Amino acid sequence: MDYFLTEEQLMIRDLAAQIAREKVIPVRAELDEKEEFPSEIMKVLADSDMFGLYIPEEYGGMGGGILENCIAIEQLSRACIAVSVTFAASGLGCYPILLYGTEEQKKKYLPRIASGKSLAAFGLTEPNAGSDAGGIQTTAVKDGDSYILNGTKQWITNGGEADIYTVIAMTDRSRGARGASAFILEKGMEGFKFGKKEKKMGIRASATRELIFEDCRIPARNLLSREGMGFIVAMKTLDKSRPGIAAQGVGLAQGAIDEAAVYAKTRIQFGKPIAAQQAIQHMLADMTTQTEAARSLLYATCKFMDSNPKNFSKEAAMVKLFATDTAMKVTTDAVQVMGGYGYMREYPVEKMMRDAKILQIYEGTNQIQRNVIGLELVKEYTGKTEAVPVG
Ligand code: COS
Repeated sequence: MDYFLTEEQLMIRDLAAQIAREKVIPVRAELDEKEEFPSEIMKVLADSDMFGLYIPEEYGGMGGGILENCIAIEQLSRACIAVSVTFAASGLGCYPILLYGTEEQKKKYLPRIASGKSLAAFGLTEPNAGSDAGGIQTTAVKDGDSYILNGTKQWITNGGEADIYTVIAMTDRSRGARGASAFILEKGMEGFKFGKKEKKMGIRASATRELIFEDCRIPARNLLSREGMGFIVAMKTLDKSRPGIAAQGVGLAQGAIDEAAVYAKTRIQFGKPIAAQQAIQHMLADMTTQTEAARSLLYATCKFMDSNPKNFSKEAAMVKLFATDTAMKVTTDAVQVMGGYGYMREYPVEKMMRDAKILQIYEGTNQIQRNVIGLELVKEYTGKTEAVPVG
């Protein structure tokens, strides 16, 4: 399918695909096995200006949008989503600054993130606040011209590896979600520590750690927006970043199709390649159709979001839901097409299927995405009594 991408977008796609082919595929199994952080690949992406794709030129970026970023994430994900999430999570950590930072905060942090010299990370989730993001317990207490943070963030992608962290903490617990505030923290601040690297089912090369705040004193100027805006900062950030997870799903599904199709053409059973069997063709046909549908929704959603609409919660949630459910199904089917070989570690689809599961969980479970879509839909239909087409 031709999505009529611009020359610049095609260049980004081809460059990301080249990095995936030459730098990621040769090492992905080893990184997974050793649970090793992909530092060298991050350096390659930094040298290729990939970290600045969506950051305005005035802050050292390339001035693109969500679409450019998602094109890069999709290609990297064809090879390995542990690598692409490490890349994409820097964007997640960056969006609060991009969306709500003062000029001073943007000038200080965005060029570092755009150059790839510093990775960013986003700290929202806690041991007792996953889907219920409004239930966070980390506190930030104002003390003169500082805030003092106490609490623990859990399962933070790029935790320990990133230099810049955007963190949500409660400044007024009595106000619930409206009592949350967002802050910028830097690695090395006193009282800011990291937990051990988590052992995961998939995306094993990516770093997932706790962020631990013990009387961590930060300057008051590191507050993002104003007190009480933290929940909105978090929600708007997630709206912006969820298409990136969809891009991971599309890329991962495509990578699995590539593996399964090549295998089906070369695996001989009953005297001919299994690709000649209609049972296999039908599976590959469904995998391809579903992945192309996800890609179409992804590109359309990105273009819509890059046109700066006021609200895109529903659209971001729909593409995250659809593309990641697709990735889970397609990677599972790729293992099925490859049978016993697909189940073995020496073939990449085993890792792809393990990796796919997290896409249905992080940046909001797919059940939460359905809640978001459902609530927005109900809002849209409020007051309507007739089903009249309005174009
Ligand atoms: N944009 C702007 N405002 C938003 C918003 C959005 N996307 N989503 C919610 N809000 C506002 C609501 O309008 C409401 O404002 P008022 O208090 O003025 O009415 C406020 O925020 C609270 O919203 P709500 O009552 O819907 O919050 P809930 O506690 O019910 O939670 C969900 C809403 C479940 C959607 C939210 O907690 C969520 O997204 N959870 C998943 C978190 C997640 O993705 N975690 C992944 C970890 S980060 S990688």
